Amino acid sequence: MTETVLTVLADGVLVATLNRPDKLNAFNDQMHLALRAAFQRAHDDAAVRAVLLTGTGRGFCAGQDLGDRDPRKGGQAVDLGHTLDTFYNPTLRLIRSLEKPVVCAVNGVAAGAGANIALACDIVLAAKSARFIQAFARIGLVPDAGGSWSLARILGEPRAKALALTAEPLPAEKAAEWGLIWKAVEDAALMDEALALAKSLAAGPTLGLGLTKRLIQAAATTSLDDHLEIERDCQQQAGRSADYAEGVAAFLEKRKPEFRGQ
Ligand code: T3D
Repeated sequence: MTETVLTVLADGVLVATLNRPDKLNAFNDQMHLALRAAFQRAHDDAAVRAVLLTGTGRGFCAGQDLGDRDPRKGGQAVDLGHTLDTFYNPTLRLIRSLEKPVVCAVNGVAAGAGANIALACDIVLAAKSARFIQAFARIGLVPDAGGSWSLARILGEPRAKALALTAEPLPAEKAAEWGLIWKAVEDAALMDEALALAKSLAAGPTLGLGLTKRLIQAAATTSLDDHLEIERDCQQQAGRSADYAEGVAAFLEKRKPEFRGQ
């Protein structure tokens, strides 16, 4: 059976590549489980210090495989609340709760849940030819995979509503201009740039980077007073790490730090 998500671990980076190119990497059950397993591995394996998510072929991910939702096949309608609980939401939670950087290289069209999985990653680079489509309105659904949350938070209501209600494609360069993603890069440079970024993050102070991710994500839902306390606790923890000692020693010795992720 073809692997629906290819995974390779090298230089501390777990590269996870969605691999159903003939369907623009749309999700079937097998791919859901494989992607979740990849992120679970990233949680469990200390050798993984960053993740790079991308897709094979001309698309990044076209969301749910609609062939698996064909109403013409008859039978009982699929309970989409159940599929979100079973497939999308656990993966989204794994990505957000992973205290290691997740880079996403959007190599082509990202539609429906495919767009929103990309937006759940920490640093999103996209090929200039890529576009983000909240395709849900075209088929009578609502944005899922965290999309209604992240679009509203990142873009504010006017742009979030326009994208979600019209399902108009948002080109990568515009997505970067709006702050929805980090950068749009030349198509040919995407993978090199994304991999270099993921490797440099994997060579970083993993504990401190993970705590930084936690803090920035918590900011949206905490008051400044509460946040200052969480920040203090995280700094206390980072300050006890071997990587902090190494960072300071390297600075004082005018050399490059050698972080070990501890
Ligand atoms: O169901 C649940 O569990 C709830 C959760 C839902 C989450 C969701 O993601 S709902 C949204 C599902 N996705 C979509 O509605 C997007 C559907 N796809 C498109 O609108 C277009 O394909 C794109 C805009 C993404 C790309 O357009 P284009 O013109 O570049 O490519 P294409 O020709 O439409 O697609 C190429 C092939 O991929 C084509 O197959 P073929 O004709 O060559 O054999 C097409 O059918 C297939 N494909 C694309 N998207 C899907 C798909 N096959 C199955 N499911 C797809 N989502």
